[in-house]
Amino acid sequence: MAAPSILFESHDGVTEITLNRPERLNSFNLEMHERLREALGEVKRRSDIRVVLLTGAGRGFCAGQDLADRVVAPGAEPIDLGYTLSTQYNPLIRTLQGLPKPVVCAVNGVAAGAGANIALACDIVIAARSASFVQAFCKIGLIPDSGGTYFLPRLVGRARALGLALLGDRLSAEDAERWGLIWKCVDDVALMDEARTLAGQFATGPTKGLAEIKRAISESPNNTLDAQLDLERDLQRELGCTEDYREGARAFMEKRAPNFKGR
Ligand code: T3D
Repeated sequence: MAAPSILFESHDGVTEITLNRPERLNSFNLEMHERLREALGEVKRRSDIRVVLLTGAGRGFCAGQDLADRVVAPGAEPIDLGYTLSTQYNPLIRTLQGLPKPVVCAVNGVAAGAGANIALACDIVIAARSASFVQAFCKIGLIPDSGGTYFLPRLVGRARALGLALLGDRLSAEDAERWGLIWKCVDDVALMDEARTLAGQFATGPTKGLAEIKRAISESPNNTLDAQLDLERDLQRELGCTEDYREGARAFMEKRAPNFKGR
């Protein structure tokens, strides 16, 4: 029996999802898209899951689309990549961004093509020192997709975004941290411990508050200051009614650690 393309494990409020096609550097085929969609659907539905940790099996994080599924015989009709984006990659990016729970991405090795941009769509990206990011699309005549043309200029500015996208060179994890593309680069042996510590912190955090932080930061680049101030007012009004806010304020005054329930 073939190994599952996605490993899914939940404990103590944390769900670890591992992309599991290591022989192809965890590149995506249709089956892996479907399994990942189901896994993220379960994360969204279950209130006991309060954070996702996404990583890859083997020496790579994800090499984007499995190009073995994209070889077209001479004279045959092209594959409609607009269709594959609208049915597979775009829903995945929207799900990661819209998930009302933090998504920690532990980039264990090379992240290329859509694989790089799936990592960038997560909320906190930690990479192993030996990992790298490659906007490989230009090497095969495509543009960065899966949000690449959205995230890159916003994260690193136009000059670096264009350099990465037009050249397709490898960016080391250290440079990715230095450029502000990711949160942190850590030693390879420390990667999963660091990622799990962070995930554990989020799993006992005020889940609704964390979700709204994610939303406010995501909406910010497209808002005026006025619109953003209004959004902050509306979200703070909602959060002021949560059990976790009550607990947070009370715990602060009682000089003890808060016991957040995610409600
Ligand atoms: O639906 C659509 O198609 C539209 C959406 C597109 C989204 C995309 O992601 S398009 C971009 C697709 N990805 C790429 O172009 C990346 C291709 N891979 C590479 O450039 C390199 O493999 C890496 C930079 C990622 C890593 O290089 P390296 O030297 O560390 O490893 P390698 O030797 O190139 O690869 C190891 C194996 O994985 C190798 O197989 P082998 O020779 O051991 O049997 C290689 O063919 C395989 N592999 C790597 N990436 C892919 C792949 N096989 C299929 N598809 C891949 N994307």
